[in-house]
Amino acid sequence: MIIAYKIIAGDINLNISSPFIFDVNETLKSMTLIKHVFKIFSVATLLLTTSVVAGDFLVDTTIYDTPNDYVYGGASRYGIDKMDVQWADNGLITVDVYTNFVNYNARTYAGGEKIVFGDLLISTAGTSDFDYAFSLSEGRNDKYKNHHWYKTKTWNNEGKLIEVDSTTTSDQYHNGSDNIGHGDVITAGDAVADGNWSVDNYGEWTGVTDKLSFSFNVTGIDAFQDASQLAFSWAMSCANDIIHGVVNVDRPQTNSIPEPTTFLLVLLALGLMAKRRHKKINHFSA
Ligand SMILES: [Ca+2]
Ligand SMILES: [Ca+2]
Ligand SMILES: [Ca+2]
Repeated sequence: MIIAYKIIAGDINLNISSPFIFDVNETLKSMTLIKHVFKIFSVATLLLTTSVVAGDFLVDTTIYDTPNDYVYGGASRYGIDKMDVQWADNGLITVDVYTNFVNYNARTYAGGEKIVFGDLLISTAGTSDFDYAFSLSEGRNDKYKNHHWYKTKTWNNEGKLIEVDSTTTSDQYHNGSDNIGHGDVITAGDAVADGNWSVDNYGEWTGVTDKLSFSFNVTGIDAFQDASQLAFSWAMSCANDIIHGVVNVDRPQTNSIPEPTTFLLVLLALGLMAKRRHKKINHFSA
């Protein structure tokens, strides 16, 4: 009597030429194979879990401003090009604003007030109803001129993520001056997290637009954790140019990880197969 059967992936054929002869080595091989299958499943599950979590961004988007949409003073002084928004899986949100205004911060006046960087306004509802803001708690009135032609000069400052109580418009801030744009530019409210902001002024010969970068961590802040869209708006205090836009929040797709029940069923099936094989083998050797 010849009994031949394949084990799972077909790597090993157990050929038993007689019901009364039974190869111990082959049995050990089959048990080893089952162990390997278990290992492969464990590793595969780990890899799937890792690929979903590590290095993913909930938001990784660029908002482009409309070209030449500044209202007064010229694009070379007030123009804003774009805003890069990233929300990493460690909770850190970074917003980079590219604007020519870096050279002109705190250098010119409107309505008797210096024209300076505004706060970054945020809506966790994805609307123009701003409920959070990144507030510049220091450095707003500093100058950020880079006198080098091709080297980058960088400044680092502290800021705070605040829950917005009120906003100041460009009109209010500059005492109703005629030659300014319109928009909410400065915020007031209670701090919910510390953060940082930096200024990169690229040398003129690099041809790169200067950058403001805001960063803050929103871990544990429900309004952000529940948000499906975020809206951002930024302008210098005179709002001669404003950039705003809405970004979608992509939550990790947890259903690409094997369901615990599916995984248990696979383990159970493998266990049963091993048990049945063991029984058969015992029967043959009896
Ligand atoms: Ca613009
Ligand atoms: Ca520059
Ligand atoms: Ca604009």
